[in-house]
Amino acid sequence: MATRGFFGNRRPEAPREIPPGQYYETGFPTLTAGPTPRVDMANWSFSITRAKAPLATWTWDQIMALPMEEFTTDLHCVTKWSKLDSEWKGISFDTLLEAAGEVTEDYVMIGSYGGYTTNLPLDDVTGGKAWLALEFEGEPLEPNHGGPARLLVPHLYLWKSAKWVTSIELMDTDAPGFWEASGYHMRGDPWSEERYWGD
Ligand SMILES: Nc1nc2c(c(=O)[nH]1)N[C@H]1C(S)=C(S)[C@@H](COP(=O)(O)O)O[C@H]1N2
Ligand SMILES: [Mo]
Repeated sequence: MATRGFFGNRRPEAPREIPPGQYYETGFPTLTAGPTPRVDMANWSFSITRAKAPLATWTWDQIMALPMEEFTTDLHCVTKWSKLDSEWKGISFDTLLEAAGEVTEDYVMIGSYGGYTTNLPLDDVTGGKAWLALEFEGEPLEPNHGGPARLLVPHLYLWKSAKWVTSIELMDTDAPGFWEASGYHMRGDPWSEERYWGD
């Protein structure tokens, strides 16, 4: 039985409080449904769309020219590990959304190379809470962790932080993404343990 107590003598104690049911992880595990997609940098693009039509599109060079910020954050995976104080560099989603003009929708669907999707309330990706992350601990983001660019929404469980991100679709009504369609929670707040449907 894999209880918290079973790992008690092997796992270091977290230096501060972590969400309920989580354990402190000092490494950075990789979790992907399927293979790491090959992303062709010459054709890389990122778009904000409405009814699948682009409102704003960036090439890699255009993305790299946008203002970036450095931030330090905790990560919480629904498989129960929490990684503290990871250091990132990226572009605030607020900066990206400005280019889309007036946004009246309340939800977004994030799309990735390889077909992964995840849905979020617009409120969870605005107000300085989400980034298009390009660097981890001072290095370009590795392919297995979502390089060249991933979404980071660290206040929600990590399945919301889509790797190899390529689009953000604005939606009037919520709809489930890849994991949400098979039982994961529509929002995924780790502090309220919103892991699965009905949590
Ligand atoms: N494109 C894509 N993004 C993804 C996933 C995926 O399978 N494909 N897995 C999600 C899940 S379930 C987790 S826990 C995190 C893992 O991120 P990591 O591999 O950098 O630890 O990525 C999330 N983003
Ligand atoms: Mo996950």
